[in-house]
Amino acid sequence: MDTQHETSTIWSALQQPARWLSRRRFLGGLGGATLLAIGGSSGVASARVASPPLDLAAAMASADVATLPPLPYGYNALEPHIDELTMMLHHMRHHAAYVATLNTTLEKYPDLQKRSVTDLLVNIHDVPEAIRTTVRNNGGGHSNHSIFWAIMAPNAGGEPSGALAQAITSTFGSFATFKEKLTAAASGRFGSGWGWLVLTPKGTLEVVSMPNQDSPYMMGMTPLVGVDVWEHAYYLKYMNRRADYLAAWWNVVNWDAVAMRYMAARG
Ligand code: MN3
Repeated sequence: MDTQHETSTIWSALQQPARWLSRRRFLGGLGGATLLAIGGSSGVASARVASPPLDLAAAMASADVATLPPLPYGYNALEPHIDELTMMLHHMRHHAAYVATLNTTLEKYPDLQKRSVTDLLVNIHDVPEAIRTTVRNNGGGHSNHSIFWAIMAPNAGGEPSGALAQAITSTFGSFATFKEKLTAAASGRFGSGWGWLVLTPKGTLEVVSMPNQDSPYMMGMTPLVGVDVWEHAYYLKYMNRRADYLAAWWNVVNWDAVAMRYMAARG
């Protein structure tokens, strides 16, 4: 199958309404069910709500399910740095799957369902061993991607200002050095994982890389900036050129959002 044909097949699949999950899966996996059909022949990602088989409002009123956060911008908003099809698959398929699996996993654990995903990750060692790895992978996936969408924006990039800029400069020497360190952490991550700028429990900044969907929260650190280097994050456009994806990704970092995360983490 040639690449063009394959791409058009994926597009066609995404034009179809997401199959509604069974009632059980729906209640337990609202995130998957809120994945709406992609409307319009223009290719513009205007999500519209297909008729759900259940009372959506009632389901959403439950605080006991993790939900897929909507992107704060269109699927094509980060073009040309991150392409529309990658964003669609990444959000509507990959992130949605983490949300759905997390909810299914927690169905038999009502006490855990009431807790936030951040709380579950911070206290991952208290999660029953039978589901700990699944929560680590899928709760981590849900948390990491929720942060990832929020710290990107169109017409972004550049450098931070204010207290965050001062902290970066005093920690790393310069913004350029920080950029090199995070790029190196992300490009050097073998296999799948993430590069992170985190706030440590001591209140200092650090660049780390973590495998798979492991969350900095599991290590007592607060994630401020994360860059996804799973192949699904870049392969459609950049193929094996992770370095090119990383170079482009800096153009969509929303430093205002990062600064807000920094201030919130500092208390
Ligand atoms: Mn991803």
